Amino acid sequence: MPIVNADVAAVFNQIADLLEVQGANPFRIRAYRNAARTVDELGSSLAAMLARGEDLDALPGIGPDLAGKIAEIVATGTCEQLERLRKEVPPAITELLAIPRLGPKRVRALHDELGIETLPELLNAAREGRIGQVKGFGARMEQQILEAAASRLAQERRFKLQVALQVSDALLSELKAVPGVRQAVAAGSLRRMRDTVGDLDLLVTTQRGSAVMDRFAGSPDVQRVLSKGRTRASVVLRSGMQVDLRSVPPASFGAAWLYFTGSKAHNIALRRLAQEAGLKLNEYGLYRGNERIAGESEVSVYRALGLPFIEPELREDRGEIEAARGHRLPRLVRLADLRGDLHSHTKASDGNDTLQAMAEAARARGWQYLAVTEHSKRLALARGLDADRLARQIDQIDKLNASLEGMVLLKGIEVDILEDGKLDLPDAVLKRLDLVVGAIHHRFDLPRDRQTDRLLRAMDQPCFTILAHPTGRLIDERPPCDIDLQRVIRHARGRGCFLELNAQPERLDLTDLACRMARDEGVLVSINSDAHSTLGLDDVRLGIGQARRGWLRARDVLNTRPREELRALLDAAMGRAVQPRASAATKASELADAHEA
Ligand code: DGT
Ligand code: CA
Ligand code: CA
Repeated sequence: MPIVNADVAAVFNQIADLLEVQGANPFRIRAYRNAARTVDELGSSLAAMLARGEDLDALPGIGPDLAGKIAEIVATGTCEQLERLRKEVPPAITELLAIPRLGPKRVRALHDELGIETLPELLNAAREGRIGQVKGFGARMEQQILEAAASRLAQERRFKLQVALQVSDALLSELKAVPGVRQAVAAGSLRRMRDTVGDLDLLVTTQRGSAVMDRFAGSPDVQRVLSKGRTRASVVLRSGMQVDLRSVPPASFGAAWLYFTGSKAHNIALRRLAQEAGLKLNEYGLYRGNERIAGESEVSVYRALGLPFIEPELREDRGEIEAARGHRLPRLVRLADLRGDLHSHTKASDGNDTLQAMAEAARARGWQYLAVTEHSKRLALARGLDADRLARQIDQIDKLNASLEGMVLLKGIEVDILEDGKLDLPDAVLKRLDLVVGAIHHRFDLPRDRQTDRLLRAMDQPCFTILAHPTGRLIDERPPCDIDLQRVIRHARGRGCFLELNAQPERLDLTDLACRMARDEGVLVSINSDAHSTLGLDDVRLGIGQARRGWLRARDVLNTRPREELRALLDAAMGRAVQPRASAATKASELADAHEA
């Protein structure tokens, strides 16, 4: 995305806000605000001016220092000073700044007087009437702040995809059991497999007179009914999750499913396309004048717009409509394409099940291989393996493999990446393995350069094969590490190793956009369950969802490879000679894929 003037202005305003929260020199603060205004009101694009080599110093209120920052922002989307300030000011404070009526001065006053640093603290203080007592606030403003904070807290609440899928599946089977209900489906961000879901959007078609809305609102899990009519209802479940249900006639089912699946941006782009063709698109159908020309299925609507079907995971207005028009849509990876899983744990470290049980569970899923990758010794809490215990597990796996049919356990390790980028076990032991999965489990807080270098250095170790959960994020718990992901991906390409998309519900790391970066750089992604039990293996379906959102095809994914071909790729990454038979297999599958975009 190109940087526009408004982006530059936004960065300057954020810097000014954070400086003000810190109580910095008012002249400095004003310099940034003035610069933001200048940039905002400027008639021509800063990016274009820079490209033409024009001197930004000449602009009113912009000296050499700010001109340099503008160049930095245009090049990178942010600037070092803002990043530094963000580290110095507690992150929750930035949230407070987003509340209407709370500028930096007031945020600072609340911090100094009442010690408020977070949204919940703000809400509590307002409820207890403490805010009205602070100089410059008053009862009216306290009330406004209370409402704004409460609504922001409510609207910011998002649920992990896994949780939302479970709730949605349960509700859909209840709905399907209601007499008169024909179809019951999920739409919204859940159907698009976003990693988190704000609320559920369900859609039904029914025969005349079905009591579906009453039954829905009366479901035992419903805590509060927000609204209920003949064709729509909104409720809040006990968990706090909101669910919107819509009912449409069968002739509108496809148009409605399309509309409520979104994303909003995708809908807007489709509607524009319809308008250009002299048509009108809404949740009831696609119309020429008053005549409905499509709407009973999604395919019918896309077709009438001259497009092939676009998979829900792609509907984010990230280029899918252009790709569809040019018949360049990727054929997305499916769960059934996976031939195995390259990251799992057993009882030997912190898993729940035995080697044998995990192997059988993998075979039951139709897989050809499962890599066992226990933690390494630094993670003492997870009973990480030292060289001796690992050597013993290698022997156990060899023995077990001799008795397994149709599938193989691969010998691996999830080795800790130490702070200096070295690995937690010596190369001599790692060499005996089929693959080495490396991961960070401590010092998530290193500055960007050091954290990035740490990963690059780890990848440079001769046996390194897959970088597990590359950013370390835990949804709702831990932000991603500050790393230069682009550099990491490029380094992986140069080094011939791979990145993981960890499919644990709270990780989903790589994200969708990161997958797309990897694809663009030609780095294969491994969709791994990181299972700690046999059931955990099923989490790969969440990973598949993110991979599809990242436009990955089967051939962009490491563990869609048949066993022999996988072995060749792993061997190459570990610096071992590749067997010729396997490389022939690679060629064959490339040929098979050649028709795809
Ligand atoms: P969420 O719930 O925040 O995770 O995200 P969504 O995408 O499920 O959004 P939601 O629940 O607000 O709305 C569901 C779908 O309805 C959305 O993806 C597209 C459609 N929709 C909602 N509001 C609008 C709108 O104002 N214009 C258009 N074109 N579509 C909308
Ligand atoms: Ca939704
Ligand atoms: Ca909704």
